[in-house]
Amino acid sequence: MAVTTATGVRAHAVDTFGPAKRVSLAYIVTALLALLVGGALGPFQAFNYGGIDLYGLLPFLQSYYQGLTLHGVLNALVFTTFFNAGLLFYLPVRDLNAKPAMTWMWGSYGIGVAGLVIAGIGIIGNTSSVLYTFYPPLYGHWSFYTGLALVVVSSLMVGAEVIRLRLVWRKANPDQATPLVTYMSVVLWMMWMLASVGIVVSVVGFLIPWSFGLREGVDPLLARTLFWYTGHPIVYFWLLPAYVSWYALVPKQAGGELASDPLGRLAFLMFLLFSVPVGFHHQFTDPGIPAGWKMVHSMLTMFVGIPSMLTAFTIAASLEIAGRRRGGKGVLGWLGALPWKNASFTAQILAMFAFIFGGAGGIVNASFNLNMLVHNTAWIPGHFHLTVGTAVTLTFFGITFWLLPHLTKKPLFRPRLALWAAWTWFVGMMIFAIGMHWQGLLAVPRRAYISNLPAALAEGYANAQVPMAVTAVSGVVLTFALIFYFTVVFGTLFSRKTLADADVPEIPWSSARNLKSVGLIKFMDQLNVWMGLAIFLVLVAYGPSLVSMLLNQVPVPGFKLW
Ligand code: HAS
Ligand code: CU
Repeated sequence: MAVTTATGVRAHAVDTFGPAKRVSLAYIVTALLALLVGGALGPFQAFNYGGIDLYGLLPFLQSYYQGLTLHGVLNALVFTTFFNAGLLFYLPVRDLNAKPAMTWMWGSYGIGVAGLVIAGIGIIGNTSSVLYTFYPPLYGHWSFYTGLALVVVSSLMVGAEVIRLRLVWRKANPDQATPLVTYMSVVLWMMWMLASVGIVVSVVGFLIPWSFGLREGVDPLLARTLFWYTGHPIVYFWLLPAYVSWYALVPKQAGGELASDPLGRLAFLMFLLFSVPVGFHHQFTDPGIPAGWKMVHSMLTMFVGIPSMLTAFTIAASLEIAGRRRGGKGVLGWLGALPWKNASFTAQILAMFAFIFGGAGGIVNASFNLNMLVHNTAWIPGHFHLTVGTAVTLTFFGITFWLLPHLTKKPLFRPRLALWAAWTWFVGMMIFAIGMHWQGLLAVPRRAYISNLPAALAEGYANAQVPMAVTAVSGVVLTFALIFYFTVVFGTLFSRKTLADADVPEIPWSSARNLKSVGLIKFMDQLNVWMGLAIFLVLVAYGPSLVSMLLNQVPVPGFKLW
């Protein structure tokens, strides 16, 4: 069957990819199971911020913080990492028509699942209620740190395989530029390799030895800095698989084409350069980091906003091309002409819409002075439920609506319910975000067991009753969204029907414009050079502060709070 990719036409025989499909499906299903458990705890968090304490319904939890740890780790760390591994392995394999090393891939999957189970033991046993940021001196069990380390190792193994496949392809095609989807995937995996250094050093060098009693304490500032070295770029590790879909697949689903191939590459290249050297924007209030360096990171953060702005315009232009092709007229008439009945498309458009507000909030956070107003308040969870919780998650929903049938040959269960899942998730998250941003402006703290405060403290939030009620309402809407979505997922996975080969949805590869800018595309293809520049920027932005922190450590013993 002929398949048009962003950079040309290639022939594929669909079933040659059976092994790659199976490992990809294993990753995606594991990701979705993590989301199911992590997501199911979400409404309890929303009700908590609505002042309603329902934790009594969860007798297996010892504390609010144990639930919050489970929620954050499963959704933000496990769901995203496993989904990326499945998607950004399978798409480049198909894009390159490549033969992946399957033993390696199953090995990486096994390591990831082992990590998930080991970390799970720590969390469920309430030995590691340290939240998904695991800041020392909060003290977790070794199983927690070791399990997470294995999940990271597993993801790096997938990245290494995708990078290897590109090198093999390049040897065979020395004169061609890397196809778009592979280019984007490889840039993402290279960025993740650079980004994960911080968490690897922190976990392997400090937290694991500490949890085994081999170190007396850990310096909180050093550990936080290493965490955020990875913790900021990790948000693009979550976001960029969604961008791959927005650039390379959604235009086709919309009925058009990508407005510019080189602009898509440029956006990804900018993420490679600017994702990492910005982590101090999570530490504006930390003592021990000179204000000048915080300012440098604040400015570099504005740089990393640019590729998203670029994306907004390129994707909007691509959608306009599609809408006009479908007969849409006038300034905004093309919007109505888009295929809104297609759940996969609609989920992703709603994800984009939410990201406009999530991104705007990010710029507020990144502003050195405005950050003081919102830091450590409910505003921040408001921000990241629009970004990772909606832009990314809802895009992944949309992807599964074609990918699960594609991988399993099962028909999508109840497409109309899938559409309902997309809309209810979107509406629920928008309501949640309004409630949380608003509470944040009224100084309601994040990570607070607000529904169970002593009366004297609760009085302090008496003026936040309206946004608290708004947040509680979102918990109800999101409960329905989860039920709808997982009904579709399990209905599809366990369907007794099998699609005829001709009816199995193909990967919706988009064609693209501006492919004649060959020189520019090849210039951007020099990934070794760009990676060198990225490393240089990181050394400049982090080097002096990290060296000084390493030389002046003040180890603090750990404690368990809950
Ligand atoms: Fe953030 C905190 C700054 C993006 C996630 N962020 C967080 C935390 C998380 C997170 C999880 O500078 C909390 C961490 C913790 O636990 O403490 N963030 C930014 C900035 C951006 C940004 C500048 N964040 C993200 C993304 C995330 C994410 C993406 C996850 C996936 N964030 C911060 C800062 C903090 C922070 C500070 C620390 C705050 C503190 O004090 O603790 C930028 O990347 C955003 C750029 C985005 C845009 C939007 C572009 C819009 C697009 C959509 C186009 C729409 C179309 C649709 C085409 C400029 C691309 C048209 C169709 C229609 C129907 C209209
Ligand atoms: Cu950040």
